[in-house]
Amino acid sequence: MAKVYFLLGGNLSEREKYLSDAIQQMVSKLGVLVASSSIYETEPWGFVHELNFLNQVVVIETCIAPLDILDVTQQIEKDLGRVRKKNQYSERTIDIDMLFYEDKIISSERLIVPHPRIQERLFALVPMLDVAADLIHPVLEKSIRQLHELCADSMEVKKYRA
Ligand code: PH2
Ligand code: MG
Ligand code: MG
Repeated sequence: MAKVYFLLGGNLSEREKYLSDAIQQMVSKLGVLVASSSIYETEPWGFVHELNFLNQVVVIETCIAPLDILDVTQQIEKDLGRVRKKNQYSERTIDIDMLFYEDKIISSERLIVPHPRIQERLFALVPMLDVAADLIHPVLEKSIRQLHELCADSMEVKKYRA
C-alpha cells in the first residue's frame, strides 16, 4: 500500500460540496482516506479571478499505480464539471493534484511527482503542514515544515473550516 498526498482546489459554485464529492469519489475508486487537512480559503495564485479558492489536502492509502491514479482523478475532475482552458490557469469546479506518492520520484510526460511547484505555494504547503509536517520532500530533501519556513510566497491562507 502507498500513501498518496493530494491537493484539492476549486473556486466555482458550491466549493465545499465539490471538495467533499471529489473526496467521496476518490475513496470509492482509489482506497482508504487516512488523513485530511483543514479547508483553507485562498486568492487565485498566478491568475486573476474574482472568486477565491478553497484548498484542502487529503491522504489516501492505495495500491493503485501513479498513472492509473491520474486517469481516475482526471475522470473525477471531468465528472464534476471541470472545463480546462488550454495552457493557462483558470477558474474551475475542482482540481485534483497528486503532490506526493510515498517518496517516489516520477518524471514522465503526463505526471511529475512530487508536484514541481509545492515549495512555491503556500496554498499547498499550509494544508500539507496539517497532515505531514515532517514528510521529507524526496527531491529537495527538506521537510514540509522547512519548505514552509523557506517559502517566499506571501499569499494569505485563511482557515475556512477545521
Ligand atoms: N491552483 C492553480 C493555480 N492557482 N490558486 C489557488 N489559490 N489555489 C489553487 O488550487 C490554484 C491556484 C493551478 O492548478
Ligand atoms: Mg493545480
Ligand atoms: Mg491539476
